[in-house]
Amino acid sequence: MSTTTVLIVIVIFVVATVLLCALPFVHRASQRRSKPASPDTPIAVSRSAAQATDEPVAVQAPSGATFSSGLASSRRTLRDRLASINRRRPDEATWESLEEALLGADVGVATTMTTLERLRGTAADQDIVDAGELVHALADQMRAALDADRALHAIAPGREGATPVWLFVGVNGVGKTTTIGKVGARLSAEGQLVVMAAADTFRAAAASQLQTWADRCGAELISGSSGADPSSVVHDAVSAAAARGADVVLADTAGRLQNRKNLMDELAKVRRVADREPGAVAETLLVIDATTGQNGLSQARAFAEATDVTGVVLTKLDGSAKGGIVFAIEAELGLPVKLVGLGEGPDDLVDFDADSYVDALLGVDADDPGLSGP
Ligand SMILES: Nc1nc2c(ncn2[C@@H]2O[C@H](COP(=O)(O)OP(=O)(O)O)[C@@H](O)[C@H]2O)c(=O)[nH]1
Ligand SMILES: [Mg+2]
Repeated sequence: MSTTTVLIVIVIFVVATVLLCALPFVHRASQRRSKPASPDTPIAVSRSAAQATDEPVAVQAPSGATFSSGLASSRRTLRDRLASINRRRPDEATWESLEEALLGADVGVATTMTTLERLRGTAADQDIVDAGELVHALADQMRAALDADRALHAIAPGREGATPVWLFVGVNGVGKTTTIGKVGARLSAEGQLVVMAAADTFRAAAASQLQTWADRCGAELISGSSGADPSSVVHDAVSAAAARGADVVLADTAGRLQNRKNLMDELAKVRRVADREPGAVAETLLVIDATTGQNGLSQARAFAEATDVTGVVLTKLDGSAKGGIVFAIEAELGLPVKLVGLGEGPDDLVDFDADSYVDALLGVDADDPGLSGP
């Protein structure tokens, strides 16, 4: 073996040894790179994984949730469908994509059709030739359509001096009790004296669930025995509230739908009793779960026909890709969405605001001609 051959063998041996020693470090470094960079990352990962399957997100929204974070799922669904139109001049395929996008966000068939008909008129009048501009025109139109009066009445109109009662109605599981907890927390933080009425006497656990919320915000809870007449619980709560000079009574109600006629009769009775001196119903808020989409709309229709609903609380918008349901509720039922639930915590409740809602839903930015946001 020549000296050159021996040298080459030694060099190959040294290089191979160095490479073998370095391998575990390279592997560990690549593992480190694929790990989350910040504590926020796991939430982002689990959100997008859930959204890919269109499943409700199980992650609790952070306190102080915003429309933008709450509507991320709806926006992503819409934007996937709008992405193709943003790159070309509006044509028939554009209108089809828009229709698909709105239906996919659960705007509802009737509202989607009227929305697009009006938008076609605007596009023709304003000679819109850019699809991005069309989405902005759609945003303007949506903002203008959401022009309902959303004021929450602290006092029943014309009934000054009476103890105001806010009734919360809706089917089981939509978030009535949780919303009462959040509203109670908000009003208590403003310095109001709150009394809660556990008038869902049908479910044994309902009163203790409300008790937890009442304890948390320092409200007083009035409840009855299991199976008691809900209207007698409301009567007791209003009397207690009036005696203590409380600012408001927040009344929980049962939501079993198995016997719709009985439920509606019961709610009508609860309302009559709550509206009798010394109380006066200031708000009857229908709670709707945004994840149920059009199904929630038909439930809402049944409640709106049976009781005097003054507004809607749309819950679980944080876990829904069906944020467009707001348009269907307002256009088809004529009910204003007043509050929105964006999570399970006491701070995860926001007043509905049409401008921020449309911006968050469509991902439009007034200063940006295209679509924006994550
Ligand atoms: N993610 C999310 N969950 C909510 C929201 N509102 C209520 N929930 C959850 O929905 C479930 C049912 O709520 P509950 O208040 O008991 O409904 P109720 O039967 O109508 O009183 C509970 O697990 C709540 O924590 C919301 O805005 N977002
Ligand atoms: Mg409940």
